[in-house]
Amino acid sequence: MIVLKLGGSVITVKDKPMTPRPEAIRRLAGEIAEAGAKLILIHGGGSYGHPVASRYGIAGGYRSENQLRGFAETHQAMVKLNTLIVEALIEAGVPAIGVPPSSLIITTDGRITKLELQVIRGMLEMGLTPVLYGDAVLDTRRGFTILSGDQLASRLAVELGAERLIYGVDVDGVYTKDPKRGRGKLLERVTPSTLKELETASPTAFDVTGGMKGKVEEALRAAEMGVEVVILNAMREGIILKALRGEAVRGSWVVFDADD
Ligand code: IP8
Repeated sequence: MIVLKLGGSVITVKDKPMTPRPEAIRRLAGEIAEAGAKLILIHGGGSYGHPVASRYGIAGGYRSENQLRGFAETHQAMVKLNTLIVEALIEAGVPAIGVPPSSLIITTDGRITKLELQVIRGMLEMGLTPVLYGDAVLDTRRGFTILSGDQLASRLAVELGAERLIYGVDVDGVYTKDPKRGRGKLLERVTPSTLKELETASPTAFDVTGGMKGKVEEALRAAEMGVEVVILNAMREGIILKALRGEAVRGSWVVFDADD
């Protein structure tokens, strides 16, 4: 079984609120269909979830009643994006089914502490492809928060014993500097010590979760538990198909080396 996380920048135009990338979504759905792998798909929020979550301060937790509308709107924006992905997959021939993380998960200070897996396991056994996403979820300390698709993907990969976890982003992998701003070097191997070299800045002001550094932290958690993890450029045609088939691809391989 493989867990594939598609970043919000791949499937939406990150700086234009509620704007999808229909061609990218269609192409990726085609590659997923062609690969025919047993798969859980997770997608990010991009210009759907992040602007709303940021406007209402959902990640920081409950402070006032008007945030409840923000919680509802954030989830609803994600449901809309999820519908686009699920419809494209069904159209391509994948029996995809949208599964809302807010109904299965509770976090404590932003980390998953309760996760209902029976339904997802059953769907996989049946041959269905569950499609989850970063979502607004209940939190035992904060009241609510934003759960990143990155944390969810890593946790599901570990809990369900995935052989591979693929993070598809809009750059070739992990760079020493934000590749959209500076001249960083692509790291083909990422270890706990490389984490220290990474810039903490998120690629856009909208991003309410961790950006690339957060992604690497989540990726390392899965790598530590024995999952093969790669971060690659899902904008490159055919790369997701190759990665799902287990072929060699350009990207950053995330390895947990305890002596590192
Ligand atoms: O884009 C967060 O998921 P991410 C989704 O994977 C929301 O960090 C609701 C902002």
